[in-house]
Amino acid sequence: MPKAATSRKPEKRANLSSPKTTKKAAPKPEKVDSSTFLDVEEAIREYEDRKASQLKAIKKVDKETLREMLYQMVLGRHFEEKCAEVYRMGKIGGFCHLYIGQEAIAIGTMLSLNKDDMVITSYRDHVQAMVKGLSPESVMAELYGREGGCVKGKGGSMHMFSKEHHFYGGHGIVGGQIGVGTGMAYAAKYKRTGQVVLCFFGEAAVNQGIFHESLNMAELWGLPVIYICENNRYGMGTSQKRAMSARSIAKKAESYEMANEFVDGMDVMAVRGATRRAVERARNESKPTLLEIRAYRYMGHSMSDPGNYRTREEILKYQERDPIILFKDSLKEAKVLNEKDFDEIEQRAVEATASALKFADESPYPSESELLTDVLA
Ligand SMILES: Cc1ncc(C[n+]2csc(CCOP(=O)(O)OP(=O)(O)O)c2C)c(N)n1
Ligand SMILES: [Mg+2]
Repeated sequence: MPKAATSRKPEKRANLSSPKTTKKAAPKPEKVDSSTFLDVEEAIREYEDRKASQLKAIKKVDKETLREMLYQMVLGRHFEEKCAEVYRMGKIGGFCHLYIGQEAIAIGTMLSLNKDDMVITSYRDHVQAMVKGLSPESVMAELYGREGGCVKGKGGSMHMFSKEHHFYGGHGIVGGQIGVGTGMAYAAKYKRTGQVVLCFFGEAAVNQGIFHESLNMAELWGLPVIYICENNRYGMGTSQKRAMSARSIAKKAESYEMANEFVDGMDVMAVRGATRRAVERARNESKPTLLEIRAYRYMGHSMSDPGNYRTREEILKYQERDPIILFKDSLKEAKVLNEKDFDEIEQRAVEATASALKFADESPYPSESELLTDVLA
C-alpha cells in the first residue's frame, strides 16, 4: 500500500455517496434539447437493468478481485479530481484530458489481462496507465513534467508510456494508435508471444480511414487485438449524432465480418464480461473483436473546454447513475463489503493520491542535458 502522507492536510474526497433517488420510483424525465443525444427514459431503465445484471455477475467473482476493482475505480476518480485541482493551480501545464465518468471501462477491461498483454490508447490516458500498473507517483510526476515521471517528464499528460508495464502510450493524434495497435498485434502473432493487444480510442476516431483499414487487416490476418471504442458521446464539442451517419459503432465491424459487442460502460461487470470473451477469442483463436463501450464524460474535453455545447442537466442525469456508486451499492447488496470497508477503500485512494502529489512536488525538473535524449524528430 502506498505510504500515507500524514503531514498533509486531509484531502477532499470525491462525492461517492449513493443517490437518495436510487430506491425510489424513477423521476419523470425532463424535456431536453434533442441535439444532446440524450434519452433520459432509456438512461433510467438502463440503471435498473444494470443493477440487476451486475448483481448476477458479481456472484461469479471472488471478493478480493471485486474489492480491488472498486479500489481502482475510486483511485482513478480521486486522482483525477486532484489533477483538476492542481491544474487550476498551475502545477500541471499543457493539455489535460480527464477520464472522470469513464472509469468502469479501464477497470473492467484491464484487470483480468495477463501482465505482458499490451495496451495502447489516446491522450485520455492517466487512469488507464495506473490500471496497467504504472504507479500513481510516476503518472502524477509526468503530469507535473518532472524527472520522476514515467517518461522523465518529457511526455506530459498525453504521453504516459511504460515498456515495463506494456503500456505503449498515450497518443495525441486522433486514431493514430489504431494503426500502431494493429501493428503490435501483428508483431505478437508473428513472434508467437501469446500476447493480446487492447487498443482504445474515442468514437470520433471511428470516422477516420485508419479505423477501417486496421479492422480490415486485423480480420483478414487474424490478429489478437481488441479494438475498444470508448463512446463518451462527444468528440471535443461535437456529439456523435452530429458527426456520424450511423448510430451503432459496434455494427461497423460487420463490414469486416469481425466479432463485435455493444457494451454498457457504466457497468464495470458488463465491461469485464465482454472483454473476457474478446480476450479469449484473441488468445485462443487469434481473432480480433470490436467493442463499443458506451459511457459519458463528466468533465470538459480537456481542462480548457468551456463546455457550452451541452446542458448542465444532461451531465447531472449521468452523474445520478454513476458507475462507481452503482458498483459500490451492488457490492454492499451482495454483502461483499459494508460502509466501513468502503471508507477504508476511499482512504487508501486518498493516501495514494496524496503520496503521488508529494512525490511530484518534490521531483526535480529534468536537467538541460536531457533536452535531446530520447527525442525523435
Ligand atoms: C488527426 C487529428 N485530428 C484532430 C485532432 C484534434 N482533436 C483532438 S481530440 C479530438 C476529439 C476526439 O474525440 P474522441 O475520439 O471521441 O475521443 P474523446 O476525446 O472523446 O476521448 C479532436 C478532433 C487531433 N488531435 N488529431
Ligand atoms: Mg468521444
